[in-house]
Amino acid sequence: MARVIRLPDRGRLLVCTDLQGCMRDYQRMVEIFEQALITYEGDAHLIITGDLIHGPHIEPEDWPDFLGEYYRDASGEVMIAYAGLAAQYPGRVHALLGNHEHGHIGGPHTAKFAADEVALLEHILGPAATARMRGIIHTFALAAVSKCGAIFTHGAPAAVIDSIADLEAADLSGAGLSSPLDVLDTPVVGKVLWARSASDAEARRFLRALGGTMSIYGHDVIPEGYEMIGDEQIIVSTSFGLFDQNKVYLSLDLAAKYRSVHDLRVGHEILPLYPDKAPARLGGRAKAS
Ligand SMILES: [Mn+2]
Repeated sequence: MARVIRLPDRGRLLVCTDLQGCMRDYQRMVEIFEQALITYEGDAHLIITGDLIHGPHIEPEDWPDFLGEYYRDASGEVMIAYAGLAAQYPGRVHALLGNHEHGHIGGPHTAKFAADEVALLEHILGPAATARMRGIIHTFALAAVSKCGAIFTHGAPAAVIDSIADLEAADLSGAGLSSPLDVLDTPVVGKVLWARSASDAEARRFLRALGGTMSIYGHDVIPEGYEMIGDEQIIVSTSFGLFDQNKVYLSLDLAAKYRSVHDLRVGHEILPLYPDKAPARLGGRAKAS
């Protein structure tokens, strides 16, 4: 697949970030996407901005509060389900590479919930399913651009690039580096997959290079659901590390022209994953307790 997805200039786009192996939140997002296909007469898209895999393997009694809602990692199943959905709706279901996926195709191995999460998942899956998962990961892009102004990446827009060609030329293989860890220091791939923040100036440069007005990403956990930084950046947390009431996704009109992240309104573009549990602050229906 191309390194950069060019989204169409019409239709509805649903945006989901870091699932980290949470099948329940993945299925809820699919339900929202399939409802949008009905509402918008077939013209809807779904983008998942990386880190579909690598969740916790922790018993309920040992689960720490900072991990949010309890779930059991189902990384292999989420990947297979994603590939099935992408096949079912050709050209409408998109995924970006996250730092957790990158470890399986040449990037540095992550160590969030295990000393080596890449080795752990590949051990659980076995050789055949691992090969299949790598094949799916190879279809993931590094960024997505749109005419509505939204630019999507896994991490913050801190990479120093001058044009879309700089992303398209990015080497994900890690070949030529003495260690996969050296990927972290590469100016394009290292930043796109790992940066947790970008200055206003960095974000503006990144957006100018890609012809966008706002940068949308995940990678970090925002316990309240989302955070806007300046006029150009919004971090969205759909799943990992959050309690159900704070999980949010975005719903964008691809035919619109968003001038900045301040054009994104709660209850319109910013929506709760579980409206019955979410507070009014996030456009939900839960009663204050
Ligand atoms: Mn990440």
